[in-house]
Amino acid sequence: MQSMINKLFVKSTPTPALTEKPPLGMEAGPLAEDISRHFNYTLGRDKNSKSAHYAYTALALAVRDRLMERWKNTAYAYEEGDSKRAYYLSLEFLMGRTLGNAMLNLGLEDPLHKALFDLGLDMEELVEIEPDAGLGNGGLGRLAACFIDSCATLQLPVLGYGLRYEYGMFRQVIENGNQVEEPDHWLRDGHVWEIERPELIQRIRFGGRTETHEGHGRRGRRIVWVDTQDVLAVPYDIPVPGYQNGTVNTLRLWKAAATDEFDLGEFNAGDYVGSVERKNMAENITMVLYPNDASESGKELRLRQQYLLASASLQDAIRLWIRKHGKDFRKFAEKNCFQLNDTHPSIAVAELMRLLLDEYGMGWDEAWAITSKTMAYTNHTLLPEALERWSVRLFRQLLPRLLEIIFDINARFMAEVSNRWPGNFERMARMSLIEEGWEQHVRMAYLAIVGSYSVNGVAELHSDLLKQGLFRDFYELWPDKFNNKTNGVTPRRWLAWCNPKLSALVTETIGDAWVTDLSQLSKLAPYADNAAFRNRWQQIKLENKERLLEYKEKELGIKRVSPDMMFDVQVKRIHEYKRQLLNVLHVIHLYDRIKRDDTAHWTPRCVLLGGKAAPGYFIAKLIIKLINNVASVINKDPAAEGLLSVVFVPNYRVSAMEVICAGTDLSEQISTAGKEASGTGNMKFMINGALTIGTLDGANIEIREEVGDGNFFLFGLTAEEVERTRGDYDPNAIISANDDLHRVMHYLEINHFNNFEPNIFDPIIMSIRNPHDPWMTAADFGSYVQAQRKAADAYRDQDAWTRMSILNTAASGKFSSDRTIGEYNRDIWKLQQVSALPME
Ligand code: 26Q
Repeated sequence: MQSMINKLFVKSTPTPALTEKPPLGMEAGPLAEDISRHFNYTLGRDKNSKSAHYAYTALALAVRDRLMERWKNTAYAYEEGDSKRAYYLSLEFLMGRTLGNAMLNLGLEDPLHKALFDLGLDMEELVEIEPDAGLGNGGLGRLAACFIDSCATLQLPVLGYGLRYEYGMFRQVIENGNQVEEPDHWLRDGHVWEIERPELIQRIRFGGRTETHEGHGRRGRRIVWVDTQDVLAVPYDIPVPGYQNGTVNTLRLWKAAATDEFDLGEFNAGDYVGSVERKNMAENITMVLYPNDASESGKELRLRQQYLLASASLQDAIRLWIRKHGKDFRKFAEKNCFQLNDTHPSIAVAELMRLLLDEYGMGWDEAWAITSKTMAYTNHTLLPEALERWSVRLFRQLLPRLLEIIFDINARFMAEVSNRWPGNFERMARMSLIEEGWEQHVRMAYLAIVGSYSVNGVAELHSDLLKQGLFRDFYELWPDKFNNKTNGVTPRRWLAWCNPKLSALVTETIGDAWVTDLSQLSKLAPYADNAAFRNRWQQIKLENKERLLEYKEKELGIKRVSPDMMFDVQVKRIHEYKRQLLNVLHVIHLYDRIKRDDTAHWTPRCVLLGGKAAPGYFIAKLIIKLINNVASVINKDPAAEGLLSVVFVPNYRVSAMEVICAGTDLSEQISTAGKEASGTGNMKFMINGALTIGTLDGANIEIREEVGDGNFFLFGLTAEEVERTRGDYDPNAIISANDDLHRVMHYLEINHFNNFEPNIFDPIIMSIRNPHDPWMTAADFGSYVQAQRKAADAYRDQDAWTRMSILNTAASGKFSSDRTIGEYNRDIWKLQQVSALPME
């Protein structure tokens, strides 16, 4: 039997395959043959099959075939080298589309263009058929996707662990200016990029109670978790190819499924319908992504998701360990690292303790030494409302054994605090993992800090603010744990793929090394002074703006936008701290100037806004409504024609950003200073030659540092000034003193944009006039308008603008996620690079 099975593994036996040439042809001929074979045989379609979907699937399968051997060989190389591994644990992986990225990374773009042409198919059209894998909310989820791309390109043994949500981020539809959420059933037509691995199923326990068994065996006191209701976690693997280097890493997503015996018990008791209901309950766990990105939900189902991810992933990593080392865990911490993407998977700290204590019979100290040298935590937010806390009551009900362990961790931690600061009970209460109150809560960020050997923020300012503010007590206790890792984005998707024209010009000018070493872009700087080069740069931006308009027209039929206008873009989640409202106030101000005929030296401008609001976030949804109403009034007014257009891009997502960032002139990064941890959209725009108008917040500060003050439109209070101003902030005085703002408020207050829906925007007006407005929108209005005026003036000198655009791209090298991952590896993971194969 074994020999029969071995014969099935064509050319994939461990060592010989490492030196073999790839058996599948990478040229147009064999590619076309395979596409056609998949269409006719794998999919069983024929000439009557009109749906382009099958052509897409056949193409995707042909590309996937070419990933397979590289994928297996990468796994073998990691296994053989006994490499240290890192695991990126994240509730979100916002992957977007896979096909284009796979083609690019395999170096198949040119031969596939030819193959598809020969087959009478159009690549651009097929690529558009793939739905986005929208398994994330925004920045944090997309960062995870960029990171695993960089890990594969840097040939690091890193496995991504996440959840396979049946429904990803909701589809946003705009009805009468309002956001309406529709389910995103992205798996409906099948997902060709995943391989189900039922052989690697893990069992996850929920509920039940714990029993103490005294004096059992050599271990003495033992705790067992009994009467649990178990759920299965089934892994689905998605290939993550490195850039033309033979490496293919894995993203492993867990799907919840019911256990068989579950059904049986109730089935035998005659409760057939009840047993099916239970099955549904189990499968509900990974049914849907929670669509809020900045406030905790406190929902039981969310805690189930978090625990399922943590437990399944840890058990899987331990399985890998045992396969190689048996149950000897002495070197486990030396050889494994779990990077926690925010606190969402931080229950992993307690779960690893549970596995080591209860399943592998370790003593506390030994288990803690391993756990606290294995976990590393990344924080992504300073907003207190986003800090996760779980009620002790819920925890006890759902994860009783884990709660005990958390209390045990806390007892020992409190002893450490009291040892360091004797008698300081205030500090102990502040630092306790358990928050006291009318109801006790577990503070997940503190659990993550106590259980990790590294804690990092995602931009310099953010990391500093964590040390001075949110985590100050912990910084005083363990200064060496804290570090910064400024975010980055992958240059493959965010330049090479999304902006083919600019990529070609860059490669023609400085060679193609930038694709894996973005700092090479600095070589473009001298060309900013070359008139012929500037012309070509400008021409490409224009063509990308046309492409953006075409894309937009398909989705919403925009009129009155010319590619000569300045494309002024703000796309990101809708949140008060990101201040889309400030942008709208400026738009209304421009409109007011048009109405007052104050249009001398005018720069025609198209303002694009896009983003999703959390379904329960009332004021964010109202801001969407305001944007749409303002757009509809301005776009209809003949006075504004050719001067100002406003567009709300519905259903903003990864694949939309690929088109948008390439066609943007001005990137809006206007959060209240101190609130945006980093931002990553800002980086995508910069790499693609947009100029930034922004506050000194998050990574904007580092962007400005890199590009120089003269090529960045700065405005607004600093983080320090924001905090200092808070006490005596008087927005109404600011409004009275600033005529422009006063007039803008007047438009809102006379219901100019909501004639037929009087007063609907009152909550927004009140928020601006509120002295306790945490986002201080009015405070920055004046300097924002000035900076916008500078940007508009600068834009009219197209030659000077293009120069600045080139200098932005040239200075963007730092913002590659390759640089970020290099730093994670140097400072936290310490993995060896493993080359899988010299296949290409
Ligand atoms: C928490 C509890 C319950 C349900 C949902 C959540 C939840 C989900 C997602 C909380 C937060 C998020 C996402 C946060 C996020 O995207 N943060 C962004 O992370 C980026 C990457 O580091 C930064 O660039 C952004 O500044 C930061 O806002």
